Amino acid sequence: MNFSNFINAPIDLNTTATSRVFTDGLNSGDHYYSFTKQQSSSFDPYLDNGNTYAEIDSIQDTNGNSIFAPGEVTAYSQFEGDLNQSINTILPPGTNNVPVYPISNGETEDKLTGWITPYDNAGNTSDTLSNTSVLNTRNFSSWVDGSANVQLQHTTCDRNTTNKSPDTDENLSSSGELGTGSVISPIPTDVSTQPTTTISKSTSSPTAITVQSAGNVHIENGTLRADTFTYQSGYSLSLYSGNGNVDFGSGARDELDLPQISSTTVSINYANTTTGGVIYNSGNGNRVYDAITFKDGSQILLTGIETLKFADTTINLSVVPNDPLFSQQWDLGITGVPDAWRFTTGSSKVLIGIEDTGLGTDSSGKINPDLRSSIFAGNNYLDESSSFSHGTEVNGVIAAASNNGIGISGINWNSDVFNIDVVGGDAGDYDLAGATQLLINQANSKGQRLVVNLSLAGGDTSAFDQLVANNQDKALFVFASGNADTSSLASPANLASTYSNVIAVGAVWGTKDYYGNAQTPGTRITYSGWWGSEYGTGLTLVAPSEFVTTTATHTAASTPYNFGYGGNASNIFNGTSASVPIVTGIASLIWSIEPNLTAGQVKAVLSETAYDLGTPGYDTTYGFGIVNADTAVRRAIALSRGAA
Ligand SMILES: [Ca+2]
Ligand SMILES: [Ca+2]
Ligand SMILES: [Ca+2]
Ligand SMILES: [Ca+2]
Repeated sequence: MNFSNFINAPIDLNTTATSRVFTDGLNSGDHYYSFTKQQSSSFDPYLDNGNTYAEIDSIQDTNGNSIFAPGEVTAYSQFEGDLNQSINTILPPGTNNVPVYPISNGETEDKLTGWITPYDNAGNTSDTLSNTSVLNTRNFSSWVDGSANVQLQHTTCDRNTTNKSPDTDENLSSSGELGTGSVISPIPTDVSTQPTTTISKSTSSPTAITVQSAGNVHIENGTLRADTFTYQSGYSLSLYSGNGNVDFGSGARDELDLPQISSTTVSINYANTTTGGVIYNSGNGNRVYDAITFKDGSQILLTGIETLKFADTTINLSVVPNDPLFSQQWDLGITGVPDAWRFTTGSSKVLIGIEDTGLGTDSSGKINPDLRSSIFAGNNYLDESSSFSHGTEVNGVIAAASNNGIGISGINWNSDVFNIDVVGGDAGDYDLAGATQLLINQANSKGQRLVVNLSLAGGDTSAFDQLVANNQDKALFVFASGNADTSSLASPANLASTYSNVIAVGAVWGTKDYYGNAQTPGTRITYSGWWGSEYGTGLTLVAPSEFVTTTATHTAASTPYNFGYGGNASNIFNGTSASVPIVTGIASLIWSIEPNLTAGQVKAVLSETAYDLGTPGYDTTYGFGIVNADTAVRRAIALSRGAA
């Protein structure tokens, strides 16, 4: 900005209501908002820059000469160029000036939103402050009634005009006026409409345990169902892989039976202790296995096994939380999540970013009570959708409160979650680039790795691509392949072909489809005349869809949401939207195990440990296969111990 500018004619806030939306045009000069108060306050303005270059600062004219000087800036916005800007600081008493100033020519669609909460002299928020006023002696009484909320909304503008008043036409400007190419608003990839036809197809997928024996090595690989293996003696090394278990919730386990063996005659080396287990490569990378060793030195290695049944005792290996709907969460069993929970339930080293619709709230302003607390950018998290809150469903899959005795279990029990509303073009909504920059900033401030969940299609911009490209070490992006049933991926999932830190996720069935028709677990979802999981070049992984999660539903955007769980056929979480958060949650577990991995390494770990489907090896219908948390976590542990 130009620091020689006079502080003349600042635009006062005229705040007479607890929450005020202020609309103004940005012309060729710097632009000031000003107010005077007698107490410290918090100050959290956000400038949604759209596609333009603008900055915000907080300034006090401490020497009283009516000219801004660099030393009088109390806080700068954090980012360069056309990224969204934010300040989070304590604002001192006195006259505070908030300039918003463009740094390049061109149309803008800036939106400035701010939250100010008064503090007493000890720094505590207060309900009893008085005599706080904006410039021109307007009472700022709304600050002291407990609501303490100011919103500035700064929209529009052709900065080359001299007209300071808002231009209605430009307020409603189309993307064509932005001069940077068209921007498609992202839309959730959930399928919320009822199908009109009921034709389903069933395709083949491996359903039998495969056995390989060579020399003294015996390998048995299970299926996506509950498998029972019976130990066969006579080999120096036996390896049993349960793989997924879609039947786990109904009580059926991947089980290794050792009917002739007493547990007292062997040593069991559990993999989930600090240096426990045995590292072995059975063809898809070194992983840590649970090991059973016999007195003669022969050994059994285990992965994806939930139960060991000896002659004298039964040992259960997986984690079973007390959430009552866990038994319906076949999506967790088929992806090995309860097995992976033995090793981690998430750590503070990871931030999970959810760019979606925001979260539905009830009449008290609360989110679904089975969701953990989340980080928000002001009130951007509020979901303006009618009917149902897509973001609430996504959040629940990844991070519902687990083992809390209610509802469902989330995949990640502990890591930070940040919800940002990017859908609908509502006041305060971010675009993908702005939201992503905010998430990266948050993760950097905490030294965290970042997994970004985008259960949506559309909204890709060059600015967003640049953020993906520039953060390939520490930010992993998980996208929906799309629901159009086509042989090419939706945007931005197609970025998975280009970037090592982008994962494109398609959707597969469990044992039944939407109509209750039997399906082979791990079959690509495709309905005639309704929806199908997009596939093709770049598809990385597949994951379940059509399962239970947290819900928030209401009759209109103006009424509060009601909370629940989408447990019945009419409101199960549908579409590739549901598949993405499965992968996001599992990726967050991988980074919780080993935060030193790059995002590309996490993608590689998930890919090489997936359960292969379709034609052997990578294919464009299933990518590397269905994600498996147990095998992936075991691979990450091996890497963390220095294995290749
Ligand atoms: Ca199995
Ligand atoms: Ca729960
Ligand atoms: Ca919105
Ligand atoms: Ca395959």
